[in-house]
Amino acid sequence: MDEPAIVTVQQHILKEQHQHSPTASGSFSWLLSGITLATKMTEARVRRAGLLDVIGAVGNTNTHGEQQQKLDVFADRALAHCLCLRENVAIIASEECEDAILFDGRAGSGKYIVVFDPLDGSSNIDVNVSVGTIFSILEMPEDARFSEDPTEAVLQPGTRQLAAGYVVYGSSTIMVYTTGHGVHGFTLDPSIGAYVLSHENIRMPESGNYYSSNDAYWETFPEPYRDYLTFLRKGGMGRRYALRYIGSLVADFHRTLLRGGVFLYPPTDANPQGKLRLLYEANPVAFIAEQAGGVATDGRQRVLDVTPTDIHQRTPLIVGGRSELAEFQRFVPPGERESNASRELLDVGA
Ligand code: AHM
Ligand code: MG
Repeated sequence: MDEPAIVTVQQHILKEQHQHSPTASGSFSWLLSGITLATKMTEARVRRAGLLDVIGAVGNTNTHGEQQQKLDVFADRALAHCLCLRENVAIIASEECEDAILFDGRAGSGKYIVVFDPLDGSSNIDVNVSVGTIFSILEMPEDARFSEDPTEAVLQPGTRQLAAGYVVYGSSTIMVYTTGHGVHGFTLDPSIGAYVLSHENIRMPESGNYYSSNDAYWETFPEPYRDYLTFLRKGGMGRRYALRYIGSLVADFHRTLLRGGVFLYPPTDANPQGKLRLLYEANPVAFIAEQAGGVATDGRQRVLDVTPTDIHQRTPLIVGGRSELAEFQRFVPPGERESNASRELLDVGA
C-alpha cells in the first residue's frame, strides 16, 4: 500500500512564502529549520529525562532568580547553537540569559531577531508533566544595523512579530506556528524525525468549557478578576466551567487554543506586574491566539500593543475565546485610551 502524502513544516513554510511573498529568498525557512532542529534536540532529552542525568537543578538561578534546571540550560544552548549557525539571525534573546546577544559581525547583515523561552514550565520536568519551547521572530530594525547594543532592537511591540510559535513536549510533540496567515500545527513523527502537518488552520472556539488559573493565589487576585472567575464558576456564561491548570503555559495555552475557554495569570501579591514574560511568553501566545480568532489582553490593553521597556518585562495575561474575553472586559474594563481598540478586537458594540 502507498504511504499517505505528508506535508512537513519545512514544505508548509515554503508553500506559505510562495503564496504570500513570492519574491522571498527562502531565508525565513532556513531560520525556522534552526528552531525545529533545536527543539528536536531538546525533545530527545526530554523523552529520556529519567534515563539521562538531565533531571534536577544545576545549582544556579537565572536572571529572574529562579532555579535553573539542567534541561533549561540544555534547551537554551541548543537554540543558541542552532540559531548562531543561521547567518541571517542577528540577535537572540532568551528568558534564561540576562542580556540579548548580537552575533559577531551580524549587525549589518542579519535580518532577524529571535526571542525565546527555551523550556517553559521547567519546574514540571521532574514529574513527567508537559513542558515546551516558545519563540517569537522579529525583523532587525534598520537603525539597529549601526548599533553594537542589541537591547533596543529587541524592544519591539508584539504587533511587529513576523512569526511566533511553540512546541509542546507532551503525549506527542507538537509544533504550532503562525506567520500572520493562520495558525498551523505539526506533530513530530518520531519514525521519520520530521514535524508533519496534523492541525491545519486552527481556530480557537468562540467559547469553551474550561477556565485556567492558579487557584491557590485566589485571595491575592485583584477583586474584579475574582468577580469574573466567580461569574464563570456560577454558570454566568450559561454553562458550567471546569478548572484545568497544568502550570506550564505552553500546555495550558495549547488546550485553550484547541478547546477554547480562558487562561488567566493575573497580577498577584507576589507578582504585581504578573509573572509571565511579555517578550518570551505573552507576545507569541497573543499573536497565535489572535490569528486563531481569540483575544489576548494584559487587563488594560491588547497584549500585542504594549511597547516593552525591558527585555525581561513581566505582564499579566488573559487569553482565550472571544466570548470569555468579552465578558472579562465587562469585569475588568480596558483603559479609556484602549477601549475603542478592544471593542473593535472583540466586536462588541463598537
Ligand atoms: P518558566 O517555567 O519558563 O519559568 O515559566 C513560568 C511558568 C509558566 O509556564 C506557567 O504558566 C507559570 O509559570 C506557572 O506559575 P505558577 O506556578 O505561579 O502558577
Ligand atoms: Mg516560561
